[in-house]
Amino acid sequence: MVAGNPGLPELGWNDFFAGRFAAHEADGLRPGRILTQEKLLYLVHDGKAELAAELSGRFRREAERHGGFPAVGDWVAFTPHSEDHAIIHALLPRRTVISRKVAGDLTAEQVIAANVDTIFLVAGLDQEFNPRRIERYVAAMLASGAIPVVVLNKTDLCPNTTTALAQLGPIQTTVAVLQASATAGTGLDAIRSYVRAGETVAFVGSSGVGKSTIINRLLGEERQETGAVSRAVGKGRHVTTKRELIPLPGGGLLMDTPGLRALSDRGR
Ligand SMILES: Nc1nc2c(ncn2[C@@H]2O[C@H](COP(=O)(O)OP(=O)(O)OP(=O)(O)O)[C@@H](O)[C@H]2O)c(=O)[nH]1
Ligand SMILES: [Mg+2]
Repeated sequence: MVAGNPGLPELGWNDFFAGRFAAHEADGLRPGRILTQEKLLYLVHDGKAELAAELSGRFRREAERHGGFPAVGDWVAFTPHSEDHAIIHALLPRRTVISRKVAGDLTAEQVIAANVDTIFLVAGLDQEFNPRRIERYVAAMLASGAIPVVVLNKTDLCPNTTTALAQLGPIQTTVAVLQASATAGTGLDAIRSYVRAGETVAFVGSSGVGKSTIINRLLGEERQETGAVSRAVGKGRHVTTKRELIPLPGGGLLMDTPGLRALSDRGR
């Protein structure tokens, strides 16, 4: 059944996950990928349809005791509960993990996203441009197992991109640095070339840098809400409020994420 589901490879299913799912398949479970999460309510895609899903009581107790709650991008093993509801029984091992430190806890890590192949670290070439912050983000992303790529967006607001690039310094030798203007529509083909069939790319970066605007341009529709960050409302304003995995027609998956203030609580 798993082998005969063409929707699964489109969601990023491959030999890695198939090998780890074998025991669950023998138990009669089905594989699905988590598209979004709202507390303990998950939206899972099984290659054919989206299902609202919750954790089984046993899985939930285990996760509360030892950690291991599913995150957006995770593959899980589930049983259908009704036509559009499912119960999640197990989490498949992750190929990559983007995580951050939990405030007030030296060892705990919060998983932001799982099974991401490429991380677009988006920064705006406006007055918020902060090369040191980009360097810190890149350093933090290197541990994830995913490949970080820096996207310098809003080139239309930057009088001299060469000067800005020079400020980025040596990280340019370790990661690719792309330039784009989501509103002017430039640099998008280079971004799109990283979004390969069956692969997942996540957009991370501070609020207001244009992550959702780029995603809408790639999708060719205004799917994600976008907007200017209101300083009057203060630092807490994020237009995107939840992580979400969005299949791109023609192949690949895009993950939108809320603006990141810091990857750890130890300052910016
Ligand atoms: N001038 C200019 N503005 C842009 C560009 N890309 C995005 N913007 C604007 O920047 C603002 C923020 O864009 P969003 O896409 O909502 O930013 P975001 O990174 O998704 O922000 P959060 O969801 O809060 O994390 C919007 O008003 C966009 O129109 C660009 O290339 N140039
Ligand atoms: Mg957004």
